[in-house]
Amino acid sequence: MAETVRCPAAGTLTGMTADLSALVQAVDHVGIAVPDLDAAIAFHCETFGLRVTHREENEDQGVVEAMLTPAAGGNGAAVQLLAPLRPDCAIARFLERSGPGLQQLAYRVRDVEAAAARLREDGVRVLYDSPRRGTGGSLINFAHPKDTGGVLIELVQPSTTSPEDAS
Ligand code: KFV
Repeated sequence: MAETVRCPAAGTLTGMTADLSALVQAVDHVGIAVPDLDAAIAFHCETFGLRVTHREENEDQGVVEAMLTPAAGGNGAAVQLLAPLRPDCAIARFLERSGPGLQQLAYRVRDVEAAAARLREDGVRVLYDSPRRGTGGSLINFAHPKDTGGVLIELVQPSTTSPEDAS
C-alpha cells in the first residue's frame, strides 16, 4: 500500500525564518527544448489547440522562445518552447545531450533575489549571483538540477510592465 508522505510545516525543515512558501506564487511555465521553434509551435497549436501569447529572442540566454496557453484560457501556467540561437547555449547543450524534451519547470516568485537567497541558505546551488533578464522583461534565476531532484528549476519574477512593452 502506498505510504502517505506529509509535507513538513513551512519553516520546520531547517529552522528558517522566512520560507519559500511566502515567495512562490504559481507554476509559471514549463520549458521544452526544441530544435525548430516554428515546427514545435505548429505541432502544439494544431494538435492541442494552444495559441501563442508571446514570442521573443533572448540574446543573453541564446534562445528564441514562444509562450503558449490553451485556447480556452488555461490556469495561468504556460508552455514555453525554447530553440537555440547558437551552439554554445544551454538549450543547444540540452538538445545535444538529451534530445528534445522537458528542460525546466518555472516557479513564479514574488521576489527572485529573496527566493534565491533562501535556496542558497538551504545549500541549493543557484546559477547566477544576480538575476538576469527573462521573458517579457522578467527577472530570472535557476536552481541547479543536481540539487533539486533532477529538474532545472527557474525562478521568475514577472515584469511589472506588460510582456509586449518589455520585449
Ligand atoms: N534538466 C535536468 N538535468 C540537467 C539539465 C536540465 N535542464 N541540464 C543539465 N542537466 C544535468 C546533466 O544531464 C548532467 O547530469 C548535469 O546536469 C551537469 O550537466 O548526471 P550528469 O550527466 O552529470 P552539465 O553541466 O554538463 O550541463 P550544462 O548544459 O553545461 O549546464 C547545465 C546548466 C543547468 C548549468 C545549464 O543548462 C544552465 O545554465 N541553465 C540555465 C539557463 C537556461 O537553461 N537557459 C535556457 C532557458 S532561457 C529561459 O528559460 C528564459 C529566457 N525564461 O525567461 O524563461
